[in-house]
Amino acid sequence: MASSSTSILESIFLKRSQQKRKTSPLNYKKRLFVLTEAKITYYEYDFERGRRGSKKGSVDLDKVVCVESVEPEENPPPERQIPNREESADTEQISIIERFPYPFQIVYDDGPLYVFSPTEDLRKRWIHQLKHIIRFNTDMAQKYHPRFHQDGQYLCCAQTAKNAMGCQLLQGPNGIRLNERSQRRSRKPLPPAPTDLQAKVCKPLPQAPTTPAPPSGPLKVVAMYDFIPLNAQDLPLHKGDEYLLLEESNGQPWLRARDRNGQEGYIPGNYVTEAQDPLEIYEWYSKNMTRSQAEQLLKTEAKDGGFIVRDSSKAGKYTVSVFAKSSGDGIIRHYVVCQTPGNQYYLAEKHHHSSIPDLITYHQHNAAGLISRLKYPVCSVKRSAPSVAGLGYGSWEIDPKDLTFLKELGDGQFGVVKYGKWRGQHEVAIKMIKEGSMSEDEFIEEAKCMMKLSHPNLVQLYGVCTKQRPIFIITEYLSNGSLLSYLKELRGKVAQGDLLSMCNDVCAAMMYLESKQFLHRDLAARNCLVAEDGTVKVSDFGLSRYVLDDEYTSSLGSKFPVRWSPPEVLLYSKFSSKSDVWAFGILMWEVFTFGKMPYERYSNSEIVDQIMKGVRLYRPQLATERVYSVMSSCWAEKADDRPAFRVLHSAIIEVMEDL
Ligand code: ACK
Repeated sequence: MASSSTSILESIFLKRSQQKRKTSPLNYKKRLFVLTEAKITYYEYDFERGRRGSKKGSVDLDKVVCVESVEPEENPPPERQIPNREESADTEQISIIERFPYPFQIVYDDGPLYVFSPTEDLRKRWIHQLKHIIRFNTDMAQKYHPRFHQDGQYLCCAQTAKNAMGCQLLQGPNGIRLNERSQRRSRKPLPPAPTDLQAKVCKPLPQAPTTPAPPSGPLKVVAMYDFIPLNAQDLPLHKGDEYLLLEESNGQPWLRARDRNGQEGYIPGNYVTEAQDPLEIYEWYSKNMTRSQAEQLLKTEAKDGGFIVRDSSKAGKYTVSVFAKSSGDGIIRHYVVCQTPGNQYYLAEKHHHSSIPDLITYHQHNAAGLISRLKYPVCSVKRSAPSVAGLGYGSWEIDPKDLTFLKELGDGQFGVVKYGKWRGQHEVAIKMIKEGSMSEDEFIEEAKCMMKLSHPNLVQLYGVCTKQRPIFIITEYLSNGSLLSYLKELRGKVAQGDLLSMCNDVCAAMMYLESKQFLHRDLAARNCLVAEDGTVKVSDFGLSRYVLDDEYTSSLGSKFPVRWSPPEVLLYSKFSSKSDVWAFGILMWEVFTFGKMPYERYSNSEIVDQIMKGVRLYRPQLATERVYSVMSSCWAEKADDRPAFRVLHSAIIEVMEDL
């Protein structure tokens, strides 16, 4: 798919040979490195003609577990030495081609790939981009080796195996997300830590590296929303205030933190952002807004100088979208925030700023090359606080006395669903589980883990009431009901961009579940819900495992979701995140047909026949060829040929950007 092969960065680096065999010599070769969403590939480079030569190798980014700089070698040869000051001023040009003194490592299952950059800036840029791309990879390392693997051992800890577990804790590569990556469901086991026996036969540890280790003190975060404690263990948050995180969350969406008065308690992780990049606290920042959504919103507001700062389609970059009134409908311009090598930001050349908020403040007063000065921050909705995982830290068993039942929402797979309030204030949906419809004990055990799943596009599980019968499952309440009924009501009233945005919401949630190796198993429009502001969230993930109804669980049963199932599920009940991908393609089709039944006229058994023969759903009228190619890529016969959710997500964003 175009998105996974578009080059994001290209640089000439020095590559150290990987010595896959012990006897192969250590050598260093200049190579052209090309980074795409899916791979890092290195090629020979013809310096005379300035052309890419033959491909020498590549690393799949979904296998990468860590990207970090490496401490410089002790006595490097001139080509890998940092030039001294006088020299660097005169020989800057030469050093770019001839010197590669800034090493970094890309660690994957073969061990580290060592790459040497000619400048510190370029190294930073690559590390930053790579970390951004791999941020949802599973099995990310929590530790790394700060020094090289050389002469058969790591210089930092003397471990010999190239894939030996790191010896130094990483500072969260993605901030607080570092600890979200629960290893409970790891596919690949992490390389074992050295055992006592190994420790005895290992050489003594060398002296600590001379360069000081990066500070691993508590991480500073800023609150994006106010948070009022839900129970005695919670700590209140005040929007804009700084807090220190005190412990690793190990997958918990609740983080232990300290405020500036020294008070400690638990806070919801999705209410804070890393202090280094707290753009999310500004009303002008709309993180996930696409170009077409920004244009739509600016046009609707139609205010001269209306502006939005959003993430650019280029990873790691930001765009400022500005509306100016003119004789006609008004004009919109999009400016990418540029960065100088010295990490200064600018929109219009001469005005450099040390941070993006400073740059925005400057342009709020000066147009300085823009079509208008930035007069009015425009945001989609008054930003409401996201739902928190559970009703207070550690509270997964909810007291039914705290619930008020307000109205019936409908009948679901497990019985009646009601709308209500928790402690008279917080809106909740209450599933009252019909006795005999669910294997309750198994579900209750799993619910503790499911509560740890927290994402803006997943319907949050708040807790359970298990001390009485029927048991209740308490979740986030979404006022626009199921996506299927919402689509049917919308029929013909929305543009293609809105439909894509719905698919994008679902895809973001699925990408998160994929990163946690959690299967939905029954993804369909009927199992998604729509919030007040139109955001779509995925619901009922993993619940099908606890259904006690043969008609639903057997692939021959009348309630089995045959229309959403790929060949391997129909034939062998083989579920995987690639069977979720198939279902996602069908969901896209439901979205673009405003909730039509897939394979309308056919019976379940006819559908199985057709699927096996390679017949697929037709292109809905509203879906362009590009959109159809995204959805039909989900229906590749072989599971391995279907794209991962993260690839689908980039593809959808790309289509949205081009609308
Ligand atoms: O289409 P609906 O209004 O949305 O009717 C169904 C019904 O309950 C049976 O599933 C609605 N429903 C289920 N969970 C929720 C929830 N968390 N928030 C709002 N409505 C819900 C669903």
